[in-house]
Amino acid sequence: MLRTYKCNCNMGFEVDTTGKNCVDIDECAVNRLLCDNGLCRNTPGSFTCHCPTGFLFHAETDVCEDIDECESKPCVNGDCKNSPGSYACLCSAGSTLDASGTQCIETSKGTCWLKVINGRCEININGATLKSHCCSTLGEAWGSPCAKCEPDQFCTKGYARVRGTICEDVNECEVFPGVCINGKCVNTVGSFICQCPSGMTVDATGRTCIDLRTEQCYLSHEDERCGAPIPGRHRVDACCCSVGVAWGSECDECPEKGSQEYSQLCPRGPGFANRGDFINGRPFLKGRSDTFHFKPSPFPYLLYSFRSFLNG
Ligand SMILES: [Ca+2]
Ligand SMILES: [Ca+2]
Repeated sequence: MLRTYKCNCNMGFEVDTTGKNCVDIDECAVNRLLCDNGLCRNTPGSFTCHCPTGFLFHAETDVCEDIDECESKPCVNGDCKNSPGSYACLCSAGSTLDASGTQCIETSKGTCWLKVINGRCEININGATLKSHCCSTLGEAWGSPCAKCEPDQFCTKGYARVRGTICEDVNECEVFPGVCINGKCVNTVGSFICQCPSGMTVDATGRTCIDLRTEQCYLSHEDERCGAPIPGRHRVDACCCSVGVAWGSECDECPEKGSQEYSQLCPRGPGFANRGDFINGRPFLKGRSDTFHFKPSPFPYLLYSFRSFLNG
């Protein structure tokens, strides 16, 4: 009687056809899906997977799985899009990707819109601004074609991230030259204020200084002399937007109809005084009234007074 025997092979080995030898199993050839996305290498008794960059070997599934880089939020000021073996940072309109490929930096300036009425962007502010500067301050929409400003998830009103992740105060006076009409713009941390020349008061918009003083109003002005005063004291707009030709203790000539000064003083045209409502210097951005303090300006710029306002 022949004695028979059977080989019990170690893991990764199998019995050959003779039944007498244990030979290595080529796992890579047996299972083509092994090390998917990577390179399978057979080794005596086992196998190894070499995963390319952007993939990670998963022992449970024995495949190279894509790393979702977006989970670590690598994109600054942009959206992350994962892809097999890689990822990409996508920048919104107005910003471009920097050399690192992870930071969107605002580069293009566009029109900043103060109001969106019935889906239409109206009243643009002078000059072009960066989107974040516009949307974090006075703007309701930005660009052309204009797009409504989205609330910033990171920075509060008055602050913007132009690059990086730090919210910095926007200097509205620099970003919007001429933002204060007839007044001086003063930047504050988180906001700005319009300081009015002596005798003037900021109106309800917070951006226009108007003259609320009541003075003598004149019907004639010849050779720098005022004549035919109307009885009583009148505001400059009530005087100059109606029948008056000169106003005030300095006998300032009213701006000429059709001039820029005239339309500023009388925005509703002849016969109408400017605005009845006013607030004495309020802060610009909502919710920041604590930062505001109105000071009648003691600066030399007082020279930029009512006279220059009237005479241009
Ligand atoms: Ca990936
Ligand atoms: Ca500011």
